[in-house]
Amino acid sequence: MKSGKARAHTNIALIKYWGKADETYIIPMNNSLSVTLDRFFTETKVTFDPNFTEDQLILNGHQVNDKETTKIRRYMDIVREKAGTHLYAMIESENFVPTAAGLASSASAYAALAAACNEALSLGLSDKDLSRLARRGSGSASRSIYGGFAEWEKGYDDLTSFAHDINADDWEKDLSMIFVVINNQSKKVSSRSGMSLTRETSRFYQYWLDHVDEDLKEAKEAVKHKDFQRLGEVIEANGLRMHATNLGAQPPFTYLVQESYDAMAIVHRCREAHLPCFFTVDAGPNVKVLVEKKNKEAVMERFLKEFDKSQIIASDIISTGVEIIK
Ligand code: 2P0
Repeated sequence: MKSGKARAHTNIALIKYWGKADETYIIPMNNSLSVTLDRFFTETKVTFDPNFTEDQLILNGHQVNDKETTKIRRYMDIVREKAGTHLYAMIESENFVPTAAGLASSASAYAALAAACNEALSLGLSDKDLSRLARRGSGSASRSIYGGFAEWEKGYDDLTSFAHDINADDWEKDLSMIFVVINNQSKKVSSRSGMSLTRETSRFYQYWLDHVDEDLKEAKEAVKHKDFQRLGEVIEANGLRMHATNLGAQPPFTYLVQESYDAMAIVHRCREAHLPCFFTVDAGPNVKVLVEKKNKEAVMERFLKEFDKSQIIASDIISTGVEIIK
């Protein structure tokens, strides 16, 4: 019996990953940039045992449905191939995400699972190779190997597509993110199918590809100079451009609902009141607001005037990456 346990934190993209060049290996169409959150994480223990006859997944103490287990088993086949083993595993995973948040993330899940497998099977993978392995489960997981700011280099194949950290000279310690949790009544389009439909059919997708590299360059310059205003402006524009590509898909779709726009309007009003903060939105209606720590409370107060307190959750940015738990 061999086991390993790891903790990985979820991340939020500031420059978005949207579209795959290769669906099997999860090679993205563009580079992306993220921050890793202190508050939301996954802890996963994996145990390989010659007596097991199939992989089993236990999530938050409960056996998981077939669809999720099928996905995990496929992923474990990739791990087994890499490790040269035929052993099956028991995977016990706990998500530490406030229950109401609806932010369950495949990013922290696959980063933790990759690191736990690395430990259990003594694979000795570097962070770069762990990032590559996490990427095979979910693209955004490649970035959750690192704390602070991380960039996922798209590369062009399994070997060259991985994330690395970006030296921000501890600037991430001055930043926070406020989550505005919005309940979505509309039918959910998964990020996987949304990005695929958009890449294949959106009239605006080429525009996205033509401009995302300049957004990334601008964001990295802003990080280098610790220029919050400059970073905020480019990430807000980049996120909205990602959502605009979805409106150009055939059929068109959107993740944004009225309350998403309400939250964005509050961000604008904060800025008018000289409280700098900027939003980004992922493949769902929730709005995430990047703010300097010193303004976190004041910005939260503005949101609490219009949203219920259960809908407003703040997290700092964590500096450290995935860790092994004994
Ligand atoms: C991101 N998102 O960069 C983008 C922005 C959502 C919007 O990565 O298909 O779960 O597993 O590679 O990583 C969410 O997609 O997708 C995502 P797969 P993933 O964070």
